[in-house]
Amino acid sequence: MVGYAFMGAAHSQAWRTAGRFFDLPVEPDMAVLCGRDGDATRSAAAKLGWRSVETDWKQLLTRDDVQLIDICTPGDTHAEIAIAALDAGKHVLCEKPLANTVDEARAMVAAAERARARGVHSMVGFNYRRVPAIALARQLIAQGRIGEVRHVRGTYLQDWIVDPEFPLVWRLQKDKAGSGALGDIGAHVIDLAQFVTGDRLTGVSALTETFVKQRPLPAASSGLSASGSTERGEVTVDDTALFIGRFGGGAVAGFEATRFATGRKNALRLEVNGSAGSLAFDFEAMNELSFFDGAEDPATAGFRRILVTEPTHPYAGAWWPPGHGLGYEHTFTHEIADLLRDLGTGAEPSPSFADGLQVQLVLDAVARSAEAGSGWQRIEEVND
Ligand code: 4PW
Repeated sequence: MVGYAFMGAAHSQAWRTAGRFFDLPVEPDMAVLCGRDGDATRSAAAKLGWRSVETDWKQLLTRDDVQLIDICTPGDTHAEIAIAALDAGKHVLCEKPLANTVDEARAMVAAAERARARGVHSMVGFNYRRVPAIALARQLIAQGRIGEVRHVRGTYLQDWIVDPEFPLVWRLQKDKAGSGALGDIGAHVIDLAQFVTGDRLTGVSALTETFVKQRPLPAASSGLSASGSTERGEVTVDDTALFIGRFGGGAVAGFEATRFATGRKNALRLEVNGSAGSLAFDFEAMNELSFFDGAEDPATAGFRRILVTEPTHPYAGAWWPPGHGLGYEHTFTHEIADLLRDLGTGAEPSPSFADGLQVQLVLDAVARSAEAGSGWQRIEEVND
């Protein structure tokens, strides 16, 4: 694995746990953790459970005990590492968004296709697909339980940079992250909206804003917290992105991604209204899915809360008795379990790099629309 901060810790936990709760055809060996700072990487490896360290990711390509490279670094390094890894015959799991630009994402898809021909596979880490309630929502929509999808409403609301003195961490720098709230959290809600509906966006009209234009340079940072220095620098990404869109199947959609929704910590919300019912999800209550069934007697019909912890629900049966609930970290464990199962059985892991490129095309269309004063931008189709 390359990187050991927030995502690195989440993925490490998943690599350690997946085989203990899911019956998998292969057992992961956490061979090596890679980071630029030797001491910090050694201490992270000891804490997170990796048995050796490297300080140059290129060394991973030459090691026989490395069969898969998990990329948990900021977006500016995804393309270079992923392409080199795939070309060297290593499977790749890459954090989202797949890349910082569409061109990088296209090159990654080309590398993934070359590699697939040699039995080498890749996957992009849209972990929220593996929330049991989200996987259940997808099943219900596919079964026609809400009829024809008309509206998709997706928001991802956070507030961790609402303080103008919060430092200029890498997630606020375009050269490192590609974009701001748009790519970091908007990418998730775009992916989920398309995943649960089984449909794709064909065009968007957008608006972005950067409320705080300068911030203290970071002195130290870890995950979503940081301390600042006395020097200041320019924020080069969006603080919020709002957009409307059209799906190929005829549904219309509204999206909002922001890190300025004071009081909202990780409110990844999705509501889908169909001709025969509706579904609603909020990650802050991630074990629940709200379902309105339009076929019920109007006298007693209403949104009801499904507690998605039954053994028959996606992923839930591998864990605890009904009602005992899962958390954020389980989404990564499910991701790794699915990946290992696919690698063991020869199935194609999903979401693929092509899926990652498709989300990148939506992000790019949103950014272009916002720059052009909200004009409509069509989204190119991607073949799977
Ligand atoms: O992928 C996302 C991040 O980059 C996350 O799930 C939450 O928002 C936590 O950090 C950011």
